[in-house]
Order: sequence, then C-alpha cells, then structure tokens
Amino acid sequence: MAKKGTRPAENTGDGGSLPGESLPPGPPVPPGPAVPAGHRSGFVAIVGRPNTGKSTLLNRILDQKLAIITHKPGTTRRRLLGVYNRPDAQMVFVDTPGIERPSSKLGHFLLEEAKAAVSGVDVILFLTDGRDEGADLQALELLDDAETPLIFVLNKVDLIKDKKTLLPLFESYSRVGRFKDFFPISALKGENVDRMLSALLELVPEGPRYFPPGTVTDTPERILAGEFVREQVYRQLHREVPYAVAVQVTEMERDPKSDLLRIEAVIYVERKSQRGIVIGKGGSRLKQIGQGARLDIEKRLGERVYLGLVVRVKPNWRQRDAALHDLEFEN
Ligand SMILES: Nc1nc2c(ncn2[C@@H]2O[C@H](COP(=O)(O)OP(=O)(O)O)[C@@H](O)[C@H]2O)c(=O)[nH]1
Ligand SMILES: [Mg+2]
Repeated sequence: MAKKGTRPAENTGDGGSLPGESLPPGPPVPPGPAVPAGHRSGFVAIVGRPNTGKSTLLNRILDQKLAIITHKPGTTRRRLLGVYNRPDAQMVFVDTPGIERPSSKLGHFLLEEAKAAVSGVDVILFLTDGRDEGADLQALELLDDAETPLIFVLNKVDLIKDKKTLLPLFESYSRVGRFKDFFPISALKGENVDRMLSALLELVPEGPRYFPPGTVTDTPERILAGEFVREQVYRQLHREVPYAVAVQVTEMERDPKSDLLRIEAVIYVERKSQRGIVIGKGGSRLKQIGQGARLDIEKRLGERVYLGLVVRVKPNWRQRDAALHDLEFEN
C-alpha cells in the first residue's frame, strides 16, 4: 500500500488491507446513528490534469465551498476529502492535485499526493475538459493505477455548443479500454452531476459509514483557512507570483476579550521582489487579500474572525526538502 492512502487505516478494521481489497466486516467507526440495512459506502477519487474542474466538482457535490478554485492551473496542492452524506449512503470524495510531469520538488510532492489519493479507493473519476487527449493519456500513465475502476468524466460541457461532437470524443477515449462508464457534466452549472452521483452509488459496495453523518471533511479548519488565503493570492496576483506562495496558519484561537476568533497566517514567497508585490503599495494588496479570505473563512465557520497576515521570504522553498517539510508538504 502507498505510504499514505485515502482510506483511513484505523477504519478498515484490520489496518492491513491492500488496495482493492474489500473491507473486512466490522462495526462502523466511529459509531453514529444506526446504519440502515443496505447502506452503501465508498471512496471516490477525483483525478485529472490541472484545471479540468476537479475542485469545482467537489464543491458542487458537497454544495459548499471546501476546495479553492481559480482559473490558473495547479492551484490544488493537497488531497482533500469531502464527505457526501445521505441516509442510505456515504461517499467520500477525494480532490487531488492535477496530474502532470513534475518540474520541481513541490511538483513531485503533488504527483505523489495524487497517486496516494487513489490508493485503496473504490472508484476513480477521471476528469477532463476534452481539450487534449494525448495529455490526458499521459496523465493516466503517470497515475499508474491499473486496477481501480475508472469513470470518464467530460467536464465543462456547458462550453460545448455543438453536442454532436460529444459522441466521437467519447468513442475516441473509449479506445483506451480503461473506462467503465462515461459522463458529460458541468461541475460549474451542476448539469448531469446528480445522474453521475446516482451511478456512483451503484458502484460502491454495501458498507459502513466511515465518518459520523454530518462530517464534511477531515481537513482541519486551520488548513482550510490557509487555503482560502492562498486562493485570494491566486485571484489577485498574476503570472508567477501565486505559484511561489505558500500559506501557513500559525495561530487560530479565541480572543477572550473580544470573543473574536483570531487567525494569524504567514504568506511565504520565494524572493524579496515577490514580497513587495504581495504587500502592494502601502499594504493595499495584502489588505485586499486579507479581506477576501476573511469573508470566505467567516462564511465557512459561521462567525466573525480577525485575520492577521504577514509576508515572509523563504528562498526557493519549492525546490528545498527542508522548506517543504516546514510547510507541511510531505507525502
Ligand atoms: N465553463 C466551465 N468552467 C468550469 C467548470 N468546472 C470548472 N470550471 C473552471 O475551470 C477552472 C479550474 O477549475 P478548478 O476546479 O480549480 O480545476 P482543478 O484544477 O481541476 O481543481 C476554474 O476557472 C473553474 O471555474 C465547468 O463545468 N464549466
Ligand atoms: Mg483543484
């Protein structure tokens, strides 16, 4: 098994099952309300090249903002679980970094993160926008998983004017011989997503709840808050700067005096010049980044927060093991 699979090891009962093996029977962990007869459950990884809409799909399925989304490729840096709860089923979706040939140490981490995410899942959704079949096939090769059932998901169909082009596209990809099923969807508009979910429910086995009902993710709010800051950096800054940015939340605690939740975060950049860009004239850019992120965090947590941001230089962090370790990028 990969060092870090998606399926929580403590929940598999024996702690030693291999990828693809069915779960040993056992009580649902942790215990929640009784699981009805015929309850289905499973893990579904969302993979594909950068920018195909994986994070948008996760948020759509959960009907809330969990993953950050930008129009720039390569935004997602961490595997993110989203739990889809129904009375009769629980499906755990895993958003992953886009699959591409790595060009930095961070890139290697990202590819490993995507590969680890598919380890042990029941189904893989392979997302594409259908724009580059060759690159999609390369991504499948990099993923290097020959066993897990793959579903082909053509996203962004809202952009396709002439739906007649869909059939030849599906035929072409079906020649790969790896896909069990094909779905055209729009994650952005929600088109066909429910139908895809119904089909997935048929594919996952009968099984326990892996998380108490009502759980949305296992990612700490501290990490999500940092991600929301990073999203603003991607949205508000251009060219290379966002890629050189990492965000670390250093504090998240309630201020006893004001009763506000106080969050302190550091925005790391690679060079001094980038620091100036992130801060902006008289601190104006940093202020706007903070405002945007604060609103998202407040919406998520359902309360007002104070968000303090500072910008620091960590030279060349994307290429250095020690720096990646400090920033919690470790497979
Ligand atoms: N038109 C259209 N755009 C989409 C759709 N899904 C995602 N996008 C856009 O594609 C870009 C990348 O989306 P994101 O979810 O971050 O892709 P990821 O890198 O695969 O996670 C964003 O600008 C999204 O708004 C869709 O169904 N239709
Ligand atoms: Mg993403």
